[in-house]
Amino acid sequence: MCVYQNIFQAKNKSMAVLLDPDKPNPALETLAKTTNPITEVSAFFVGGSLVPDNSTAGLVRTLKQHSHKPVVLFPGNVNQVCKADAILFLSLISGRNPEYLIGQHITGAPLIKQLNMEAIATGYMLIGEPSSTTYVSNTNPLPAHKNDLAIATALAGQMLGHKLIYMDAGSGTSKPVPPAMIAGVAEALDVPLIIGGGIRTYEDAKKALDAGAHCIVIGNAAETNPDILFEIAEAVYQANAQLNVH
Ligand code: 1GP
Repeated sequence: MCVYQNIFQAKNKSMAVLLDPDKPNPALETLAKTTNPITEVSAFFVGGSLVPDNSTAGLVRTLKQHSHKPVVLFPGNVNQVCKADAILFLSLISGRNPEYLIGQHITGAPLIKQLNMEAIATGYMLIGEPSSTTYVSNTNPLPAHKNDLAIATALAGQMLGHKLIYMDAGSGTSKPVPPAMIAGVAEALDVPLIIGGGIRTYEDAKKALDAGAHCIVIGNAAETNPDILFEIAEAVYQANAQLNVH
């Protein structure tokens, strides 16, 4: 299966459920099964900032046992590379730390090749306030009110060959990526735009999708209450109805 083509290049918008191998989730099986009937859930993303070795592979296995959704790695570092359906090959383009622009990639590339795994070049941008990821990656986030900088950064990412741009306001934030910034970046880009960080409700999802997100990422909200996925899926359904792509 080509994850990029089937999910991210698809006409319809979708949502991904993010699971952090660092946070043991007693309701993991339930969460995995909950996603099965929700067509708006296109994939699981798996990854985190601080993940002990090998815990990623276990999480991928459990998801595969209980759900038929593709599992896409969203790795915080090279230790999280293991067999999955695809990997977001992230370059942290909002930062200036060479280790997260090209360093970890060199260590990970031979293993990804050996695993014969689809790598999706992704320009990753941290937006807004300092977060665990900005701390661990030793980078500054892009200020949430600087739309022109966000547009220029995303465009540079696209021109460098990234097939996706992912703007992330940080896990658990109370300030998701502002709709005006999403709109400006979506308008400028030809590649699909993923938006995550702090999307917890139907309204949060609707705002991001209406502004131009192609795929929204739901982490904390789904981990604490899997049923919220039905509510958020409704926002995705309606966004697709507006586009006439059911
Ligand atoms: C963070 O985009 C993700 O990397 C998801 O954030 O956990 O706040 O949904 P939340």
